[in-house]
Amino acid sequence: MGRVIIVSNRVGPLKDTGKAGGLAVALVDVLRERGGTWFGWSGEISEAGTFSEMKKEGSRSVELATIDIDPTDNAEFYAGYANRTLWPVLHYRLDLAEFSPVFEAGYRRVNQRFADRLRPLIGPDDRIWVHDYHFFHLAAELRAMGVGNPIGFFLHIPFPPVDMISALPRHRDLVRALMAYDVIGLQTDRDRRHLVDYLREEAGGFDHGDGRVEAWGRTSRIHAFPIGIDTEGFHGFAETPEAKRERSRLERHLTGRRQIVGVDRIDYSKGIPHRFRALERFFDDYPDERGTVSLLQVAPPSRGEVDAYADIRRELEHLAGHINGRFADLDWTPIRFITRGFPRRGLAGIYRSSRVALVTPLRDGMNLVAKEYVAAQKHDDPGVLILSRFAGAAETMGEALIVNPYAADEVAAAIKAALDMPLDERRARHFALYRRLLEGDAKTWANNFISALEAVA
Ligand code: ADQ
Repeated sequence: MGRVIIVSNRVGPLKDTGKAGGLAVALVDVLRERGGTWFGWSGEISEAGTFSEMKKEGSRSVELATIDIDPTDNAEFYAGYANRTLWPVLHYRLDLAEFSPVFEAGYRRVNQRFADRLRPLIGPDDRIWVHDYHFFHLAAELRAMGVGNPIGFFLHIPFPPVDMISALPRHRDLVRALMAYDVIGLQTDRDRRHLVDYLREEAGGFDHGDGRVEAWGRTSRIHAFPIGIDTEGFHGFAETPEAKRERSRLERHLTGRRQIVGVDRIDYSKGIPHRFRALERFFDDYPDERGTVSLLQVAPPSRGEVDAYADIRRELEHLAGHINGRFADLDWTPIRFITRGFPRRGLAGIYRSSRVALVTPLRDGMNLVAKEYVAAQKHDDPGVLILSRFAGAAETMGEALIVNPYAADEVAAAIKAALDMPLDERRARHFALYRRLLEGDAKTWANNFISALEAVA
């Protein structure tokens, strides 16, 4: 069996620093079992850019290899096409997408440069696994250089319906490049259907019905591989001293009141303003609940250089101020809004202290927060997950209270139902969800993908 080469925009870490998510841990496990390299961007912006010396860390059997990008690459590829064009289009937000031939050319250039630097690292029996929307063109570039190894691609974010993706200028170039991959993984069956519909309608493609789809003279295997977390590991996090410390800090503050939690990067796809408005609606519709429950929203900022992200942060500060101004009392604040990250063990403690989680994205590839919240619960006294129907996670987490995040009254009613839910029902729902999280954990996800890639070889 050959080694595995993983490619993603950001890499690692190889060692558990307390900050790495289950995804990084599962990928490092694959590298440890098979031997291999994780290749990507160093996170540094330098004049030499993709021509910079390759930085290596780790051992020969498991190593990280990274290169820089230059300021133009950062503006056109990363902040440009990846985050201002593809991210909004793939999250169904054509209204926020910027279409610029300059961004697009920068994206193609950086994909070509990454292929060029990756090429010498590839051995004859290696399998290559590329991650996410930064690298649609990578396999096509590698093929043009004569690389014949099995190459797989996993898209962490949604693949939208044909009418949406076809609003992207030169969308055919993008999807055609995808067909240079042997295996294409999506988060859900819905995303898979959208891609296959596109190939049929726009490229006269043919679906063999067994996972193989043919288009533009190439055959790829297209499957849903719903991503999971390290379920048992995360459950254990909630029992650690770090988690207990955060819980006792919270409980001192809550003084017997119940807590609802929201945890998201600040991003317009996550529906945080809609969530705040739903909470306002809840206190309007159920005035007796004022003073009995509060929302803790933990939301580290991301991509501050993109205007839409700065706008949403301002909107959230305004909304939290408005709602707190309306309802707060001397000894109670309805919304606490914390804009920073927490170490994972501490986060597990925050989840465990929360009777309800509000995971209400307007669109999300999967949403790991939903899974982490369930994993962190105490089995004999679990909290209740309220989950948007538009998160990929909803496809396999039907025992959550599934809501339409646009309908404030519906979310408000779900909050009420969650707070009033009897213990028996909470346990029954939790048991079903937790069991499915064990079956579909991060390790299983990674192994399933690698097996599909092996089958091609
Ligand atoms: P994201 O959009 O980043 O991921 P998500 O799946 O929710 O969304 O993962 C976020 C991760 O960051 C979680 O592990 C969460 O615990 C962590 N996190 C968020 N806020 C934090 C905080 N304040 N402190 C500490 N940790 C925090 C993309 C796609 C998703 C897809 C994942 C994985 O957008 O749809 O589920 O990749 O494929």
